[in-house]
Amino acid sequence: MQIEQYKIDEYNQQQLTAHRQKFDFVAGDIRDIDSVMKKLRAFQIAIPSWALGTGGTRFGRFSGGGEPRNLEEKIADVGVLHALNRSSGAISLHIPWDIPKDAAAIKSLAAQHGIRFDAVNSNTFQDQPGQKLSYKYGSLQHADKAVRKQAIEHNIEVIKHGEALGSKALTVWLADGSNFPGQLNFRKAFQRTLESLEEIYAALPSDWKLYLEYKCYEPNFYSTTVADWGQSLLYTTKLGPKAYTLVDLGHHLPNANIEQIVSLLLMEGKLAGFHFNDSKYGDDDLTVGSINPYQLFLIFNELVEGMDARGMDHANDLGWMIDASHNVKDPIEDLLQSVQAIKIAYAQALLVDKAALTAAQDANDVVLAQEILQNAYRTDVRPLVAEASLRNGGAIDPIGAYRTLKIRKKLIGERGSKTVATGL
Ligand code: RM4
Ligand code: MN
Ligand code: MN
Repeated sequence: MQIEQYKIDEYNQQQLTAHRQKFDFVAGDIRDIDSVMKKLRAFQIAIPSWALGTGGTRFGRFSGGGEPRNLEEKIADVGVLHALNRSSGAISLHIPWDIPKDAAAIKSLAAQHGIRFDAVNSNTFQDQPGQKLSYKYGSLQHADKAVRKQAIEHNIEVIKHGEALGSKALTVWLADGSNFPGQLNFRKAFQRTLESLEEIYAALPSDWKLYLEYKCYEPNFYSTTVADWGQSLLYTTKLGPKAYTLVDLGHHLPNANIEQIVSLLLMEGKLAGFHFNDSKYGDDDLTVGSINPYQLFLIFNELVEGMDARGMDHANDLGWMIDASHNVKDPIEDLLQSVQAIKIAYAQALLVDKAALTAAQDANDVVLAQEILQNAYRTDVRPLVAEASLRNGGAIDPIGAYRTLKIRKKLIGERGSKTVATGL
């Protein structure tokens, strides 16, 4: 499935006059509009290969039809997203859910859609068919050296798959932990995990990074061996300069100040990047910006401030990925919403008057500081995001275009109404 450019152009034509009016109105008030537009156009967010099918809960799964049945079709779906918003030019693969059979062919298929391969994710949280040893009691932390070895080898194999595709990072998320007090010696679990990670780290190609993701609970409910940003930072600091801490927004205890975590990880040069999603209670994996868009803005405000302070390239120096799952929405529409929410928060953060904010902070003018942040947050930047998409060849309104062009209907026609994507 490939969307012809002229169809998007035709769709845009109908929206153009109304869009122009809105854009000129907002842009007129922005001092450095050219630089804002340049940054917005360059910003790309990787789509997880496991989010293109309907997920579900442990109670059930309600497939929507036309789901991608293999890696090729997942890439085609990311191609649809990217054609519509021109901001989804990367895919993040989960191994072994998405092992490329012919890496060169997959790479060239992705290139046809303008898609590159972002971080590859290993999986030692499930037992795979035919697997020799079980991860029931953990993987890199396991008391049995043979299990640790199996998990290390899996990670090294994932790096090899990634290398063949042109990825530059390995994301490690561990389900390791314990369910009951007394089950685990925390110190030994940490030491064993560190030693295992050291072996994986040693296998990284010279231009690769290792992203270590933390999560406070689930599937283990008493302790997690990489539970929070402090523990991840401890590992990544001990590992060395190629190891970074990955922030998944849903992996914190309720009300955690994620923006402060982000600011300090950036300060230390240890922020890997993100798994974007939103949550009400825990690792809910909901559409980005659907529950707490203000928090997302505050995170981006710290990101922009911190990246500029370190002279970083916004688009390329951190890993920008989505990690979400969809129970009731069309996954493609959900992902379009997520990318849109990320770009809105980024655009708002770019509008914060930094000099005025610094002056207000230095003068302890609390009211003014809040006003400055909220002025940016309350600006309707949607026309800027639409304009960035338009200038890149995408749709002014990606979801509107997706519906008008009846993409899901076409996918169901091609793939059938009963397909179930591989993954979670
Ligand atoms: C975990 C974590 C990982 C993701 C798996 C599927 O909760 O967020 O990043 O790979 O889920
Ligand atoms: Mn994640
Ligand atoms: Mn998660």
